[in-house]
This record gives sequence, C-alpha cells and structure tokens, in this order.
Amino acid sequence: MAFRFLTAGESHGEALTAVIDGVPAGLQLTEEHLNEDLGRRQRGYGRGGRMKIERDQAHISSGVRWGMTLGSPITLTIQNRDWENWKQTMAVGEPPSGTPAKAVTRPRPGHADLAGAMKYGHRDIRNVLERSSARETTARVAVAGVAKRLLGEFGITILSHVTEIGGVRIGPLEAPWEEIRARAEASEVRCADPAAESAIIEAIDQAKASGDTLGGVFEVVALNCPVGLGSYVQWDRKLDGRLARAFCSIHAIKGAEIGMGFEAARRPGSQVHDEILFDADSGFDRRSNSAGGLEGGVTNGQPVIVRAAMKPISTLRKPLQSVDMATKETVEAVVERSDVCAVPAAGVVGEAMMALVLAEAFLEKFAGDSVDEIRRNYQGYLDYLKSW
Ligand code: EPS
Repeated sequence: MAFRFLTAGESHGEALTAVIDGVPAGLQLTEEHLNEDLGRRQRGYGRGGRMKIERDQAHISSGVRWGMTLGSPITLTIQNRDWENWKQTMAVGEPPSGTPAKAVTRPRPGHADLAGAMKYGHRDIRNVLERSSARETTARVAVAGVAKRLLGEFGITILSHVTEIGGVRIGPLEAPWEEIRARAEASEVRCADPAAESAIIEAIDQAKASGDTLGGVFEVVALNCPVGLGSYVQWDRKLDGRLARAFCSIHAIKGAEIGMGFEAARRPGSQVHDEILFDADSGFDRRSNSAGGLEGGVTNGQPVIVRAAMKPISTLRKPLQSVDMATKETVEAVVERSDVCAVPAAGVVGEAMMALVLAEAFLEKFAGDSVDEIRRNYQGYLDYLKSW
C-alpha cells in the first residue's frame, strides 16, 4: 500500500493533526521517535516569540500498540499551547464573549494573504493566514518521524545543514557527511562552517534591528539509499521531480536543485558527469557525485543531495506597502508576530520532505505489509545486486 498522509490544523487552533496510511506492521514506534525532530524544528537563531510558547510533542492515538505499528492508519496530534491565548479568536462556535476579533485586512506582500483571500472569498485574512502559516510544517515533521524510523530500519539516514543565509555563504566543506551533521547540529544556525556561522548570526542581528527578515539555502543529504528508487519510465515517477515538488511545497521555498544543480548548466559535460569505477569487492562506485545521487530520475547508490532556496519571511516588523482590502487605501502591511529568519528550521523540514519521498519510493520498490516482509524483499534485492 502507498505511504500517504494528510495534515490538518490552524496555526492558532487547538491542535495540528495528521493521518498516515500505508505504514507497514511491525515497526517499532514511540512518541519519542517523533519528538526529537519536533524539538529540532523549533530551534535556530532568528526564531520569534512563538517558539518560546510551544513545546511541540506528538501524541499517537491510533495505529500503534505496545510500541509497534499495526499496519492500520496512524493518527498524530500536536497540541498548540498558544491556543489558550486564541480560544476566542479561533473558536469553532460563536466566541464565548460574543465580541469577534477585528478582521485582518492589510495583506502582506509575499504571503498567501491576498491571493488566498480572493480565491476563497475571505474578507478576513485571518481565515487564510492560519492555515497558510509555516506552523503546518510541525505536522509534516511529525509524520516524517515515522518515515525516518522506517528508512532507519534499512540503514538510510538523512541530515541537513545551512549553506547560506542573507547572502553569507559557507566555504568549501572538506569533511565526511557525519562530521558535517555533527557540526550543524551543534550550531545555532545549523551551519557547519564556524566562520560563516558568526557572520550569519551578525546578519540576523542586523536584520532584526532594522525590522527586516532574511532567507537562505539549506542542503539535505540522504545516506545509504540503494540503487533503483524512482524510475526513468514515466514523468511522474522520476524521483528528482518528486523531490523538487516536495521541497518546493515547503513554505517560502522558491527553488530546489539536485546535486550540482544550476552550476551544471554553466560547465561542460566533462566537468559535470560522475565517472564510473568498479571494485571486485565493493562493486560500482563514482569518482564524484555531481548528480546528487540521481540519474534519469533513479537513485544510483550515491548520497541523494537536494538544496532548497528559502525567501525571507514575508512578515516584516518594518512593514512594506500594501492596500487595505476593505477601504482600498494605501497602508502598511499587517504585522503578525513572526521570525526574523527560519532557514535553520526549514532544513529540518527539508529532511522531513526527503524522508517522506524516499519512504514512499522505498515502499513502492520493496512493498510489503510488514517490516519483515519488506526486509525479505530488500535482502533479496541486495543479494541480486551482488551478481553485478
Ligand atoms: C511557526 C509558527 C508561527 C510563525 C511562523 C512559523 O507562529 P506565530 O504566527 O504564532 O508567530 O512563527 O510562521 C510564519 C513565519 C508565517 O509566515 O506564517 C512555526 O511553528 O514554525
């Protein structure tokens, strides 16, 4: 069965919820497996006041018994602690006091506010921003905790690190992936280059002082992916296309590139393609990994590498010009509490999208109703590959 999920929930509503279908039986799973990444998503220099209120924790209410998945749908709920402060504004029924909150009518350039309001016929932008908020990524990260747990059974791990914020870029990182992971996890901005880290922190401080926001780039890497996930035979089965879609679905992401990405367009083929090597013991290998682990939409056994570009958050404390939807007057855009920079957190969300796409592709290829059945299928494939 296909791995699929839906999320629900408003940013200041009672809770975020997700239902996941297609998780095989027999996978060890506890709430703790999901909460670590929820915590990582909340951190990062440049986050705003909301993250001081929330302690995101996933509650599993179906599909798991005695720490083991049943093969039935899994339901996850993450309570919004801030809901306590929004019960009136976000009430499902009539607000208890009978005085509705003032409508938000000054759309922020860059946010879903105006197009969303026009599309759905909302005269109050709150009805748009509550769902279009990046708070929704909390639910995705929780769902991806299940996907990561599954991939982890087969040795596949995912890491991320920030490569650029506010125009400050990291230098070359000549280090093994595990070291890059460790350095990024120890950094306030999830950046593995200490020199860039301090310049980035300074840039965030400056943006904060001037009421501005900053975007950047993060890189997500999946290690130990087998050859053969995805396919070249049909456009919507190409794994690079599926990853690009998944990454561009993250809030504020304006671009995704794979491996060498846009730089490959500037170089001759001799400086782009990864020469093929063979060793009798370890099999095929590559001299480089410009392809980012994907050739023809199929994984080639090298690390899968995706970078994504995040625009600056569209809520500016020094607001941009806008037009009041009710009066049509030129006004300053609304200022909702927000972050100065959320690129470090977006890297964790990028890991989630990588895990979700890979879990889906992995289950397509090694499909089974239980982890044991998938393991048999996977082992058979690995044995077959030895004959190459
Ligand atoms: C977010 C929660 C939100 C924002 C942010 C992401 O909380 P609040 O709106 O209460 O401050 O901090 O959302 C946005 C930047 C946005 O534009 O919607 C979160 O949990 O990540």
